[in-house]
Amino acid sequence: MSVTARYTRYFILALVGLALFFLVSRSSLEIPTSSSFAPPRPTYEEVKADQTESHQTQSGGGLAKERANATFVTLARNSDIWDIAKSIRSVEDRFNRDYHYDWVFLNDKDFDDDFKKLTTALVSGTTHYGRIPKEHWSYPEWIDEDKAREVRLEMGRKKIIYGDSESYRHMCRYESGFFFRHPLMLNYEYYWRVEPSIELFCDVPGDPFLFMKQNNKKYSFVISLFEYIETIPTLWDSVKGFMKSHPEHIAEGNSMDFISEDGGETYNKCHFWSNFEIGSLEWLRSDQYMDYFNTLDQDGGFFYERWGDAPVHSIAASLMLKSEEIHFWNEIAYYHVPFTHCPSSEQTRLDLRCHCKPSENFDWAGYSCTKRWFDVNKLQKPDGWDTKQ
Ligand SMILES: Nc1nc2c(ncn2[C@@H]2O[C@H](COP(=O)(O)OP(=O)(O)OP(=O)(O)O)[C@@H](O)[C@H]2O)c(=O)[nH]1
Ligand SMILES: *[C@@H]1O[C@H](CO)[C@@H](O)[C@H](O)[C@H]1NC(C)=O
Ligand SMILES: [Mg+2]
Repeated sequence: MSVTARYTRYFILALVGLALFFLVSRSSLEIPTSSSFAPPRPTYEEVKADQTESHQTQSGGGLAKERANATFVTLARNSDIWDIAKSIRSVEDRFNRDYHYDWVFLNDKDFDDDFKKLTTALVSGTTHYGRIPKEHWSYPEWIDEDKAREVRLEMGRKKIIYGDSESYRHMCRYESGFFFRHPLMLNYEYYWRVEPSIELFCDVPGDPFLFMKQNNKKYSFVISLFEYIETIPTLWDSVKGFMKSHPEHIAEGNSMDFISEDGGETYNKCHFWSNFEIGSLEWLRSDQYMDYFNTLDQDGGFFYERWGDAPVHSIAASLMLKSEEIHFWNEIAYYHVPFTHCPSSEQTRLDLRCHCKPSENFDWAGYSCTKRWFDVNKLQKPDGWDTKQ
């Protein structure tokens, strides 16, 4: 064998060896390609005003068998993007990653691409983006806008929280009387309202939407407290007018005692904190709720005062629902600045892998109305409610 032939043989052997090495190492190491870290995501088209659009995100795990006809709903501005991202991450990690419920985003302006891209990537269900029609975010014709402006200036001078804000008033009126009538919301029976920068601290045990349906609940809350009276001086007068003109809408077995200490003469300012709500859209769309909202809206306090959707929803639920139709979620641990609901019972906190600080629980504090809710309904308070944390 010549020297050249021998070298050629070594060369071929070396080549075969290298090829084998690459084959084996590739198959055993499973070098990830970029696509396995970044699965393809949906892209977007331009949204025209008054149009809505939807995006299906690919989802991994299996769907729960029985589902409710329900959606998350968020009213937000484009500038809320990072605060709502945080909320979504929390809701997904503690609940929705196993359920893939839809999420509806509503805005008085068009959502931009950055907002849609990020929120669609974070939500495990289908996302929908809706623009609020102008008629639902403007002054009704019976409102005197000069008078409304005067009120804002005066409430601003008095340093009443959001007293000088026009957009906050449109927001409160929209949440009080319109969000459940948005075309996108007509596709669902139940909603869960999520605001920017909230946190969930415990695993959600089971499906709250299904719980609502199976137990005939129409409204639910995690935190309740007293409202600032400066924002609602004549709200109760308006409610009394409604009770007088629509006695047929007042429920037997209602929760009047939760919101009044004197059988309905005056309002004690207790309300469910509406930045968290799981509720029935069918109830909000009912004649009774619409008659109630329209009465309040005619009286003008959304603009001439600064009525919040929290007392508006809470009074409606307290008067027009049976008290058993309202539910308090002990298991859903929640934060929205500045209050926390953290389950009182240590066992519950451990079972649900909670990471809230029990000493920050607001339920039994002086400014909370939750103790009153338990007392008027003769409900048993959770273990640990009276232990100093
Ligand atoms: N699209 C839109 N969303 C708004 C506007 N103002 C408020 N929102 C949304 O309405 C919700 C409530 O507004 P926030 O600014 O969170 O009010 P807040 O400080 O939590 O109010 P309180 O809980 O009453 O103290 C949030 O989901 C906001 O993103 C607005 O002008 N346009
Ligand atoms: C969900 O509820 C809406 C509103 O009632 C209804 O129009 C829709 O058909 C329901 N969808 C399903 C899948 O049941
Ligand atoms: Mg908020």
